[in-house]
Amino acid sequence: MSELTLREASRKPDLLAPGHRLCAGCAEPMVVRMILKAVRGPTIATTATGCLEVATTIFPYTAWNLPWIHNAFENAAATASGIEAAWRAMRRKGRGPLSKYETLDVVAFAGDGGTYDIGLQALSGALERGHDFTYVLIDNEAYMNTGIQRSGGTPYAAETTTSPAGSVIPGKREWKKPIEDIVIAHRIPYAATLSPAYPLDVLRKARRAFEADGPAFLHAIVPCSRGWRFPPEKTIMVSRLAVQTCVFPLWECWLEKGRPVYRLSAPSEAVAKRPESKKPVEEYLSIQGRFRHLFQPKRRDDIIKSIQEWVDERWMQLLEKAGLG
Ligand SMILES: Cc1ncc(C[n+]2csc(CCOP(=O)(O)OP(=O)(O)O)c2C)c(N)n1
Repeated sequence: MSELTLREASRKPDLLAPGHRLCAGCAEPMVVRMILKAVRGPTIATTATGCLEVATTIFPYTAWNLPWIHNAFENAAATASGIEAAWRAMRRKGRGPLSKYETLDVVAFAGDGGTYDIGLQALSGALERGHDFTYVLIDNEAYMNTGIQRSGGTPYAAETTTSPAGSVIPGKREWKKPIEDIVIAHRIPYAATLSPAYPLDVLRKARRAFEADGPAFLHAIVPCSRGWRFPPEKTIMVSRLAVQTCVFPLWECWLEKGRPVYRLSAPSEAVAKRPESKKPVEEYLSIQGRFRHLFQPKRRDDIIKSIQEWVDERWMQLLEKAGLG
């Protein structure tokens, strides 16, 4: 496995160029640029419909400095499978434009709507068939480009336009879908979580994902200033708090003798070693307008408590999986 240093990454060109139309404070271009710094050579990316796609390809311009395919909302993983299969076929036959490449990094970017909901069957199929590609879930926890509708990745109690907080419901009534458990149940060689607040961690995990022999899954938390309702300059702070509160712990998982092995990444390992440093989930919730109704006009201690319990429970499960429980 080759380690990628910050110095090395900083010297590589940006494959997602500046000048795109993503919102000020959006975490998506940060994560995407970091991930693309970790590619090893020839690379083809595909992007499902969503914020990243609509805002980087406003005709006649493109921000993608590499071969890139737009696919429908539902089939990022199927498109990536097709690219990888075409490359293998061309190499086998010794002809075609991709036949000269000894390695090809294929990366699919999709939102939470395109992953938890509508693209899940394409993702499951591609993982089951074992295609060698990296799937990146850029999770802004709602259908953002179409106007903040709830998705299977939206957290409990968050306000969205289709889960409005009012006297009838207190925001979304379902918990976030356990997408990582679903993906890892396919026994893929590599899965990991990423936060833009920890760039070196992103670079290293992205490189491991590209080097994995088979499908790799990267789950990035990408706070959305518009939909989560916080000032654009707070993106990194929110990304960091997600990790420090264990709402979104950082870990990676690979297979040993066919079984998944989990390892906490440094920022989450630090919390595991010093449990008193684990921040209360309220710190994360209270700086986001999508949870404002939990604090005013009346504090909803009952809901804040159940969110804390849910986070604690999932954190304990993760510690057990990582052999630290
Ligand atoms: C089959 C289908 N249904 C609905 C749409 C409309 N649509 C396009 S993007 C989108 C939401 C995408 O949400 P997500 O994947 O979370 O990405 P984000 O916009 O948040 O980046 C929807 C509903 C579509 N293009 N295709």
